[in-house]
Amino acid sequence: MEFDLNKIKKSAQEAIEELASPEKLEEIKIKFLGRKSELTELLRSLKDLSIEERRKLGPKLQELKKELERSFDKRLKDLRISHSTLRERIDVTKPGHKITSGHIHPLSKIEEEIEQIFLSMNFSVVEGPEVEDEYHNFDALNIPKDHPAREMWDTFWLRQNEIKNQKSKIKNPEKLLLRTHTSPMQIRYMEKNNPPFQIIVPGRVFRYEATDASHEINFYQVEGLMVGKDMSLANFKFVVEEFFKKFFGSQKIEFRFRPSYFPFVEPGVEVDIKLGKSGKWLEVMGAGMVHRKVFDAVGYNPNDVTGFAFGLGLERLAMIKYKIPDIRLFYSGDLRFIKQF
Ligand code: FA5
Repeated sequence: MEFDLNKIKKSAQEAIEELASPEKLEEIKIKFLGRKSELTELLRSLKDLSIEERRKLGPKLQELKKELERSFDKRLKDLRISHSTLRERIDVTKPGHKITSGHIHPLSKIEEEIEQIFLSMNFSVVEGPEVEDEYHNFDALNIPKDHPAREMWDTFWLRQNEIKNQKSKIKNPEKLLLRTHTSPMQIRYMEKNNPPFQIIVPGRVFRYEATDASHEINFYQVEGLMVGKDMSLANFKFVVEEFFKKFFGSQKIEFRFRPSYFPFVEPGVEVDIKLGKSGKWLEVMGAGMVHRKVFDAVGYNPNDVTGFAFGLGLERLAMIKYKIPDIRLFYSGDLRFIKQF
């Protein structure tokens, strides 16, 4: 009996040492300690022995059982630890996990591009408030109250109780609105600065109108304003053509300047472009020479200074550049769309 026990112990311990995976070790544990194992059989046969033999052998068998259980458990624990550390180690041969990171919105990207181009042409970038007063959004831009031209800009007006707290900061507190274009920043900038200067004003604007594939109720514009001495439409033409050539890169581009009407410019123009061989003229901005009445409103002498202003729609430009068919995609929050840029 003594000999058998040693043999069981030896072969179990060899197996414990040899096996390197926790799963295999579990199998072997069943082999040596399970219900059908030699050791369990021996324990079971104790009942057939005489009391003396039982007393002699019983404790030895129990001790061996405990010893093997301890060895198995210890080995199992060690293997599990080393296995999980192994898993944490970097295996350079394995295919990597794709890291998904945040994404710049296509409109932010376009805005950044536009800013860089104008910065390279010595323009400064300034920003203005989205909540405007009637004076800056309309009156000072030569769009008098009750003038039909005001209907060109469908307006979200703010309710009186919503604006009470801001009254002290605002020139004409009785009527506040969400700006319908970035042009009010022409007034705000000229009120505080003297020519010569050249600025662009990117920003969000709002219009109370029905949405469709090319109209949103909130969208982005980039205003441009350059004021100095003896400025003419020729200066405007140069700046705008230069900008679009840089913006559309290597694509062939043609320009068309059409007469148009905006109360704050005279003469007013609309600029169309034609890209590559598409053969389609696309309207890209409203513009013109700053109206004398606008210079009056900001305290400049209209006989001393001249300048041009323009306003372009950011979404419309992005739609042309990336061939996007519907403006509403920009605001859909659909990642399948956003991730393409
Ligand atoms: C204006 O807003 C003038 N302030 C532009 C201007 C500035 C003219 C300086 C002269 C001098 P207009 O309403 O046309 O003009 O809008 C300018 C551009 O904004 C349009 O050419 C178009 O690209 C874009 N736009 C207008 N309405 C929408 C709309 N609902 N959704 C998306 N883009 C629009």
